Amino acid sequence: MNTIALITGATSGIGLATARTFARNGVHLVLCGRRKERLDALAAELGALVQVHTLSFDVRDAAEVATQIASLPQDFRAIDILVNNAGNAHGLAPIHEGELSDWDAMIDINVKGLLYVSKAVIPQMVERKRGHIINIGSLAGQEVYPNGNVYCASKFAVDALTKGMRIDLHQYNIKVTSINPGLVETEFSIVRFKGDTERAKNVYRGMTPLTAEDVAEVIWFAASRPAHVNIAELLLLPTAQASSTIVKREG
Ligand code: NDP
Ligand code: 8X3
Repeated sequence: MNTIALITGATSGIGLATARTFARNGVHLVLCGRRKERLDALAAELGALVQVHTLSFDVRDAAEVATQIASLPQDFRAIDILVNNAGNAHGLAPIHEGELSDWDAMIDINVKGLLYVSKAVIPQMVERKRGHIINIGSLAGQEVYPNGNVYCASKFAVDALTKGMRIDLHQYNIKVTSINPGLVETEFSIVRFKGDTERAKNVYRGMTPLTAEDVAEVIWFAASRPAHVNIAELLLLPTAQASSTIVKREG
């Protein structure tokens, strides 16, 4: 096989768009997420273009992450590109009103889950002295906004881990990139507001947010640079957004 990418959170939004973009560019895929029926449908769709293997697991379960990735067939074991994308916000509340279960979810998924997957994938990159880790951070990992507290902390942690990985891994010829988007309309806000689609829609009211495809194109740009070029970090905003709190809205 040629290039193989493992993408977490491939069942929706940025991860799904990245899977489609990579497949169009001939990258073979290991697609991960909890919703198995969506993984199966995506494998059927993209299997016409490239070889696809799916793994259904919750990134919070360290043992399951290790077992699933260790179960990869020989043909899919030499992962060249790891896209650590699985993640979400849970809730948007002042620090004294936040729910412990939301805090646990964000730290366990966005930070510890990213670490568990990385731990299962990186050693073979080190052994082969090649690889590219692309962590999906956020504008929320560059600046804190009102009520964003724990989500922002989780994305600041992703930023620190990206920098730490680059320091530890560049000597093994491994690239480490963070792609940090601002507002992207996906299932993100629906998850954050626990299924309240009206509240979720309001996040993008009167402005044009990024699409998952916009972000996927940038991820592909980073993944397709020549061997000596590493896009270390990239902030990607909708034109209508200047910062987490400064957004131009019409109407
Ligand atoms: P979506 O909600 O559309 O997608 C999230 C993906 O993560 C899904 O595929 C979901 O799969 C997966 N996921 C969530 N929890 C788990 C879990 N416990 N175990 C395994 N997989 C999980 O959101 P986005 O595409 O917007 O989010 C993708 C990444 O982009 C996240 O890291 C997010 O923080 C980041 N981001 C998003 C922005 C936005 O405005 N949308 C802006 C900046 C960054 P499943 O439910 O099937 O497990
Ligand atoms: C997602 C972007 O601004 O909704 O990371 O936190 S934001």
